[in-house]
Amino acid sequence: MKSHRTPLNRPLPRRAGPSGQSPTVQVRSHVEQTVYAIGDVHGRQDLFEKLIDQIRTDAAKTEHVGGRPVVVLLGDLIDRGPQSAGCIERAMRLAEEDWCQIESLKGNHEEAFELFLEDNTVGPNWMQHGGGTTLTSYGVDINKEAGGRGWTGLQAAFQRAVPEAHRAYVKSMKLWVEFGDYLFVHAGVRPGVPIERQSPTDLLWIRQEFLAAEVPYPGKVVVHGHTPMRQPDLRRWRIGIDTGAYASGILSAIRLRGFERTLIQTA
Ligand SMILES: [Mn+2]
Repeated sequence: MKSHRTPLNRPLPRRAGPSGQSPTVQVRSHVEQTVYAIGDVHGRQDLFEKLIDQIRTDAAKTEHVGGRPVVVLLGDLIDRGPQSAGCIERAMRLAEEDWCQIESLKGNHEEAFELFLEDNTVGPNWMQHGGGTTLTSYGVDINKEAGGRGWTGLQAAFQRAVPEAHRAYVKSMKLWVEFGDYLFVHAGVRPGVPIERQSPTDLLWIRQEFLAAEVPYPGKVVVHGHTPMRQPDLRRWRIGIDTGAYASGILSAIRLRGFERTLIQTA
């Protein structure tokens, strides 16, 4: 009698080839629809466009089960990089394209964006985390607006500059979605807590307690961004796909299809 086979759990190669795509590997986790999950874009519209093109090309030549492929944006579209407004605009247009179904998740940076529209006392903290580039991307002249009335002036200018459609889009972002054996969230989950009872703060911000857990959410593979790594963190029970695009120039996505995983990155 043959010995029991070990589960197929091979890690993906750590870096995609010149085509930006790694070989597909077989895993035990399953998903019905094809899902492409994109990591933290952080204002790099150039890379966002490039990766969307790569994904659209891949989706066109791939057979899909269970309907159109899903594109999950894992949050933190904005801040740090130069084109935050453009990234939100691009995500909104993607939602209108008929080749995919889009699921847009909220990141802690989108939370800060929303908070600042309501409460300018969060301004200093947001600026420390790269919010200044978002103001600039909406055409707000920071020096001029802050000169007279400080944070009140900056907030007022930002409120005038952000289109209602952008506010509505950010407001519509979900905290998590699930497809098949995969759970998608910006930062992670608190181990031991059912998804319905997770706090938004954990879903948007958690780091160490989540990253340190070998099985952070029994029964689901958690796909997340938020914590930048030199290379995608591809594990049995957790897939971290934030490769610090704004600084590294590498924006990453994972394609989940049936029992397969494939890494797609901007070269
Ligand atoms: Mn984040």
